[in-house]
Amino acid sequence: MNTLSINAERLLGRLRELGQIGRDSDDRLVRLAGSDADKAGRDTFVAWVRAAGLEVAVDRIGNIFGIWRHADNADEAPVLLGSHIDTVINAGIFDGCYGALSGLEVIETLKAAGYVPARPIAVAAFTNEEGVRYAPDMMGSLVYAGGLSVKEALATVGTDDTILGEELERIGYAGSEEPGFLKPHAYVELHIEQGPVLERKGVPIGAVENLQGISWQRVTIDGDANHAGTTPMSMRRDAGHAAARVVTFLRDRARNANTPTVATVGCMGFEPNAINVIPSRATFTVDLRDPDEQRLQAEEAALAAYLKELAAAEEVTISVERLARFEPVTFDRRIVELVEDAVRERGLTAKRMTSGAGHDAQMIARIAPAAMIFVPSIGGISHNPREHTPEADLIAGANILLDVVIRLAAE
Ligand code: HGY
Ligand code: MN
Ligand code: MN
Repeated sequence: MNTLSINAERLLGRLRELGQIGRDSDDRLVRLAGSDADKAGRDTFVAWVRAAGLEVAVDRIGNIFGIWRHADNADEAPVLLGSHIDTVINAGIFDGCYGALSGLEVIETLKAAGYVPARPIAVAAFTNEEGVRYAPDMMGSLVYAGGLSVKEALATVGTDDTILGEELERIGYAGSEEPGFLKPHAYVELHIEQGPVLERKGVPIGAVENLQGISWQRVTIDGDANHAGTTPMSMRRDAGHAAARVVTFLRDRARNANTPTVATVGCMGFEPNAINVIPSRATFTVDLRDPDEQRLQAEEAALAAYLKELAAAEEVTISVERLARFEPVTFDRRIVELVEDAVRERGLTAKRMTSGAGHDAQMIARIAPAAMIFVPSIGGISHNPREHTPEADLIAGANILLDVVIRLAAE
């Protein structure tokens, strides 16, 4: 039974400090991948990693690693911890940062206790997990796991027409290590749930056994600009109206499906975007998710069929670009059971669950046994400044991570 515990004040203090870095003029937390704000967050994280006496490495896609090696374990495959420190727009302070900072905290706690692991322990902050500026999301860990070439990733054009590789150069995080340079013995990611399940069940820990499939698409609908006042309703090729019909179609279908399927249109833009001009173009994104691959494919097919029908009915042309597509992932059962053992030994309770959100763990699971630990999100709120997890839960989650790492690092 492990009697060690993490330094709660250090972890909570760093979460608060990192949560203040990258705020815009409206005090919104925005640390998009490759931005100056991302650089400021990265520099802070690297400073903490260096101060902890860890070796710092950055790979070619900008993934940051803090590595704790011992002379007598240096050649062993490391236990890898981590998450991401980039954020969405107007983010909470826990998404990603909690896992990266807890991974660092666990290593510092073990170092301070004079613990000598049988293998190196490392913590990663993966580049562009959110995918808000550059699609797809989980990009840094996807490249690390060999699912996307470095060349292709670095050439990604952002929503602001910047190039990811140029931005990483500009902010000083175009590293030299080849992605995949550390082959993990195991990977464990601690993360807030970002959903309502744990809070509703009154359970402090989620033992995450799988993660749902994700499909991101960008849809462009082209109609005809025309005068809002003179064009009879029967003579319009209104791209804006057609787009609205897609939004309603997706929501009604997912709401009425009685399955875990979720559908979201998060971004939408009209051209020329003028009050008295019928939109000639509507561009929007579609985020579809489902834990079952067959159902996710059926949802994609249903949308494609609807778009075909809509194009004919509204006399518009519709094109679709795929931005991301990840199949559902099942995590390593042994590590899930280690999480449950650690929870029992600390006298807590855990619930096995599916992750609704995408995470770096789903990518690292391609190259190593991987699993996740969740802590509750109050009101299930995330990707929102109201994102919150009680301190006791944050500390408990980090201590479970500590216990699991002690077991994995002793193997
Ligand atoms: O999209 C996601 O689920 C994650 O927040 N990148
Ligand atoms: Mn996250
Ligand atoms: Mn997120």
